[in-house]
Parts: sequence; structure tokens; C-alpha cells
Amino acid sequence: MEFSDPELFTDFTSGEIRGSAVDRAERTLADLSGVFADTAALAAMAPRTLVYRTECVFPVAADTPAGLFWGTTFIEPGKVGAEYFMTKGHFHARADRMEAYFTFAGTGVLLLMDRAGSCRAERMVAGSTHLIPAYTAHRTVNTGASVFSFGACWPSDAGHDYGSIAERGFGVRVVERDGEPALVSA
Ligand code: S6P
Ligand code: ZN
Repeated sequence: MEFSDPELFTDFTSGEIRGSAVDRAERTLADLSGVFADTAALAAMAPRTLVYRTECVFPVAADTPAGLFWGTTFIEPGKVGAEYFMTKGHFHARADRMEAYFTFAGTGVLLLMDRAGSCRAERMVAGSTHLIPAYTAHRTVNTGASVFSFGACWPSDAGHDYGSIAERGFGVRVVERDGEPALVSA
């Protein structure tokens, strides 16, 4: 038997994943209609503006029981009006599935919302580790001036329920106020 080289590398300073099986996706402002509150500010921005991108590894098919997915999300610095760039946010389609997040670079916020609509906001800084409970929607926000990147590991049968967030929204938004991030009720 011989040693084999790793098939994947994660750069823990940036979150970049290197390997043959990395799936890349991008979300621009045009992909995020209904996400940001200030529609007038949004209309004045270029729809092709990149908001975030993902690098993911899916070693098994989606819906496979007991498999794991692994990926990094990179959120650009920016705002729509006063509201910082953020992800769409989702519950898991199998809502009892947990997820782990861990920050590589930049500063951000993890917004969490339970099924009753009760929200929490955790600061994310390099090394911070966040265990997202079952039945909890999650959205991440870049509150800094540089790219904010974090890793994620989640069950391959978790799936994504974006519809509930599209209908209900999150109960809290993160905006810049006097040059600092602030939480406002939505
Ligand atoms: C998947 C995990 C992340 C997000 C990514 C983008 O369960 O939570 O990989 O997919 O941060 O966020 P969203 O809300 O657009 O999927
Ligand atoms: Zn998730």
C-alpha cells in the first residue's frame, strides 16, 4: 500500500477550495430580487453586480442520506442603500438538518430565525464557529470592507427551502448606521 495525495485543499486564510470536483456558482443582484429592502437603491445599481459566490464539493448526489457537503461562500463588500450585501437565506428542505459554519476571512453576521420567527444575530470573525440548529433559517451578511468568506458543512439530504424566506422574509435586517452595523426589525 502507498500514501496518496489529498484530492482537495482548503486555504484557511481565504477559504478557496482547490481540487478537481469543485462546483462554482455566483449570485448577482439580478438573482436576489425581493431580498433587499431598498428597491429604489437596487434599481439604480447594475443588475450584474456580483453579491456572492460559492465553491462547493458534492461527493454524493443531493438527497443521499447520511452524506456530507462542503463549501465556501464569498460575500463581496457592498450595500443596497444602507443594507449590507447578504445571502438569500434558507431553511433546509428537511428542516431538522443542522449545519456548521466557520469563518475564514473578513467580518460578518449570521442571522438565525426559528420557525416562530424569533431571530438572533451572531458576529462572524476569522475562526468563529457556528452550529446552526435544526429548524432554523440562516442568512449571512458581509458587514466589512473586504470579502467575507466562511466555510460550511451540511448533510447531503438537507436541501434548501428558499420559498419560506421569500414569502416571510427575515425578521431582522443588518444596515449601516453612523458607519457601524446595526440591527433593525424588518
Ligand atoms: C448550504 C449552506 C451555504 C449556502 C450559501 C449561500 O446549506 O448554508 O452553502 O448555500 O452560503 O446562501 P444561500 O442562502 O443563497 O443558499
Ligand atoms: Zn444551509
